[in-house]
Amino acid sequence: MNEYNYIKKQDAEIYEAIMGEEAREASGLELIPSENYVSRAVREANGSVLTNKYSEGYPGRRYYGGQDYTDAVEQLAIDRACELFGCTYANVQPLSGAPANVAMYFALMEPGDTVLGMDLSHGGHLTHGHPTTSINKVFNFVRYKMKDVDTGEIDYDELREVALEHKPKIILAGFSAYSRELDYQKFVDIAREVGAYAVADMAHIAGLIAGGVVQNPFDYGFDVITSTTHKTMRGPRGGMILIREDKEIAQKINKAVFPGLQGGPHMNLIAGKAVAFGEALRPEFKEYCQQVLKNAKAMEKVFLEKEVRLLGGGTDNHLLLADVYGSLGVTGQEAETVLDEIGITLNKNMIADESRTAMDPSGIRFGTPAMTTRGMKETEATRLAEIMIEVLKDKDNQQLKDALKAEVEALCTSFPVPESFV
Ligand code: DSN
Repeated sequence: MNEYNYIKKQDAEIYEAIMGEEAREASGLELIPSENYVSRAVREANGSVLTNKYSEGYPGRRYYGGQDYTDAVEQLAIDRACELFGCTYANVQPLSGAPANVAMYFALMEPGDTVLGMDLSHGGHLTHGHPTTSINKVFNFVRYKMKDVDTGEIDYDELREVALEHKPKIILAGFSAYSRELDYQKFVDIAREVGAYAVADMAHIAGLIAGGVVQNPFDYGFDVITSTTHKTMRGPRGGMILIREDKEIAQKINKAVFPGLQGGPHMNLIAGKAVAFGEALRPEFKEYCQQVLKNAKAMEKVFLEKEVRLLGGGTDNHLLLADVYGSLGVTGQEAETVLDEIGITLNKNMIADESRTAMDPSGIRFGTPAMTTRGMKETEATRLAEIMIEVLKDKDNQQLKDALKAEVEALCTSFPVPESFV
C-alpha cells in the first residue's frame, strides 16, 4: 500500500516532491556523513497523532491537560537516552542540534561569558560561535586548534593557555568535520583547573558513542553532552541534552530549553526519538556502528594508497575529510558536482587553514553512516572510494562518468534502503 495515499489525493505537488526524494534516496549513494535513513517505525512515530498535542512542561508537570500519553512517550525517550549514554538526566525536547547548543549556553552562562571551542576551520561547528550566528553577539568565543593537521592532534598546550588567559565558563569539545578521537581527559582536567563546565557537542558521533565504538565523554567526567538525534543516532531530526549526574545543571538545562528558548515540544518527534533510542539499545545497533567504522577505514585505506591527503591523516570515526584540491587539483565544489553526476552525494568542505573560499573550498567531507545502513560492507566501501578517485582524476571523461554512474546505480539496487533494523 502506498503510505502517502492522502497526500497523493489532495496535494499532487507535495506528493510528487516526496516521491522524487524517495527515488533519489533509493537510486543515489548518500555519503554526507551527517545523513542517514531512519526506520519505518521512526517515520510512523514522526507522522503520528502526537503531532496534534501541546505539552509545554515536562512529564508530570505540564501546563495543559490531556497528557496521559505524551508523558509516557517523553519519559521513555528520557530513560532510553540515559541508558544509552550512561547518564542521569536527559532533555529530549530540543528541536535540533543548534537550539540544543543555544539552550545549553544560556543554561550554563550569563551574556558576555566566554566559551572555548574548536576553531571552525579545524572542524568546529557554526553554533560554536561562527561570526554570522546570533549567539556570537551574546557570548564571547575563543578558540583552540589542531597542533598538526596531518595527525589531527589537538594542541592541548594551546587549549590550556587560552583557557588560563580567558577563563571560559564552558570548554567545548566537539565538531562537525573532524575525524579523530579527542583526549577527553585533557579537556576535563583543563576545565576543572579553570572552573569551567566540560561540554561535548557529539552531534556527529552520538550513535557511535551509544554503540560503544568510540569513547564516551561521560566516562571522563564531562558534565554535559549536546547532540542531534539524527546522523549516526539514526533517529528523527531533533536534538537532546544529556547531563552526567548534576541535578542543578539538569534543572538549569530544563529551564533553558523550556520556557527559556522553546514553546511546546514536538511530541511526534520525541516519540520518534524514543523509537530510535529503542533501536539503538539493541545488539544490532552495535554491529551497525562497528561496520560504520570498518567501512570508513576501508575508504581511508584507498585514499591513502592513492595519495590523496586526508585531514587528520585518516579517521577514527565515520567521516573523512579529503584535500582534493591539494592532491588532485579539483576544487571541493567541482568534486561535489562531478560526484553528484555519477550518483554520489557528499559535501564540499573547508579544510584547516583553508586558502580558498567557503563556497569553493579545497576539501570534500564524506562518511559511511548511510551506506552502512543499506548493508554495504568493506568491499563496497573500497570500490566506492576507488570510484570517487577515478572520476575526480578524469572528471571531463563522459564515457567514464556514464560507466561509473551505472555502477553506482547497480550498487544501490543491490543494497536497497531498509525499512526496519530489528
Ligand atoms: N549540517 C550538519 C552537518 O552536516 O554536519 C551539522 O550542522
